[in-house]
Amino acid sequence: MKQPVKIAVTGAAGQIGYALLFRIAAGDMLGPDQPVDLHLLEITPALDALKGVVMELNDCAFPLLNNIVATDNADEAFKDVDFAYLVGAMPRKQGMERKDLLSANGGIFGPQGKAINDNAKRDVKVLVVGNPANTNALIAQSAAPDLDPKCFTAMVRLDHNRAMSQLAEKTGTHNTDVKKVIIWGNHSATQYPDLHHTTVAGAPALSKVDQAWYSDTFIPDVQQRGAAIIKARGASSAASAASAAIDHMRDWALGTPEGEWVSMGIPADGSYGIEPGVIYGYPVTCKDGKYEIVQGLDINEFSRARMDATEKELREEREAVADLLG
Ligand code: NAX
Repeated sequence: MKQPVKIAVTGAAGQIGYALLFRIAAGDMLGPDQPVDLHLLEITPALDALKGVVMELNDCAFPLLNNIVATDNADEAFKDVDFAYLVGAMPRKQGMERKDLLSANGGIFGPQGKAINDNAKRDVKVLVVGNPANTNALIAQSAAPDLDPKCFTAMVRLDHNRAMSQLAEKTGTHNTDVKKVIIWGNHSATQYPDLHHTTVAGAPALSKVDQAWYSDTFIPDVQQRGAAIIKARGASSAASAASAAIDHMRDWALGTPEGEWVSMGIPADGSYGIEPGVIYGYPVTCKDGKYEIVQGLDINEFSRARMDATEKELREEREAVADLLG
C-alpha cells in the first residue's frame, strides 16, 4: 500500500465539505490504492458540528481513510499537507458591498495563505473554492512568498462541467462526447464560456448549434447557473461543487487525457494578453503533477471582448484588496 497523502479541507463542516469529504475518503480523488489523511479546519463555533462529521467519516469504515485531524488551528490543519481545498469563506450578508465581502475574505485567506506557506509541503496543490474564489486565491498566494505561485489555483471547473453538460443536452449527445470547453477568467457572472475550440463527437461545437443560442442562451445560462440552483434548491450548489473540486485536484495530480484539456483558475502569465497579477481561468493540460496553459488558440473579436471584460472585473477586485496583497 502507498504512503497516505495529507489533504486539508477548510470549511469542513459546511455543505460543500459534507459532500466532499466522503468522496475523497472513498478514493474518488486519487484512486482506490491511495490512502488519505484528512486535515479538517473550521472556525471555533463550528467545531461541534465538525465533530459530528468526523463521527460519520469514522462510521463509514473507509478502507482508504488513515487518519483525521479536526481543528480550528490553521498551522495544525496545513501541517505537511500535499493538497489543500480552501472551501470555508465569509458568505455575503444582506446589504454587504462587494468590496466589504472581498476584504472580509481577505481576513481569512491572507492568514490561511501564510499558514500554508509556513507548514505545507513545498509542492502543495491549493484549490480555492470559497468565493470570490479567484481573488481569494490571489490573496492566499500573495501571503505565501516561499511557495511557487503556481501552487495556488481557483475553481472554475464547476462552470466547465456545467458548460459540457448544457452543450451535451442541447446537441442530444453525452457529456463524454464534449471536449475542449474553456472557461476564461473569473468564477462570476463575467466568466466567458468559450465554445470556439470545442468539439462534440469530433465535430466543431459551433457547427452543431446556432450563434444566437450560443451567445444569448448558453453563455448567460452557464454564467447564471449558480443562481438557478439557489432558486430551485433553496441552497447553493454543494454536491456538484464538491464533484468539480475533486475533478480539478484529480486531473492536476494525475494528469489530463491525451488531446484533452480542462479549465483552471491559475496565476496569469501574459498568455492570451492577460498580464500577471490576477488568477484567471485558462485551458490547461496537466502532467506529472504540473499544469500548463494550452497555447496557440485563435481568439476572435467575440472572444477577445469577453475575455477582456472578465479580466477587467478581476483587476477591479484586485484593486479593492490592494492593501492585503504583499
Ligand atoms: P457553508 O456556509 O455551508 O460552509 C462554509 C463553512 O466554512 C462553514 O462551516 C463555516 O463555519 C466555515 N468557515 C468560515 N470561515 C472559515 C475559516 N476562516 N476557516 C475555516 N472554516 C471557515 O458554505 P458552502 O455551501 O459549503 O460554500 C462554501 C464556499 O464555496 C462559499 O464561499 C461559496 O460561495 C463557494 N462556492 C464556490 C463555487 C465555485 O465554483 N468556486 C461553487 C459553489 C459555492 O457557491
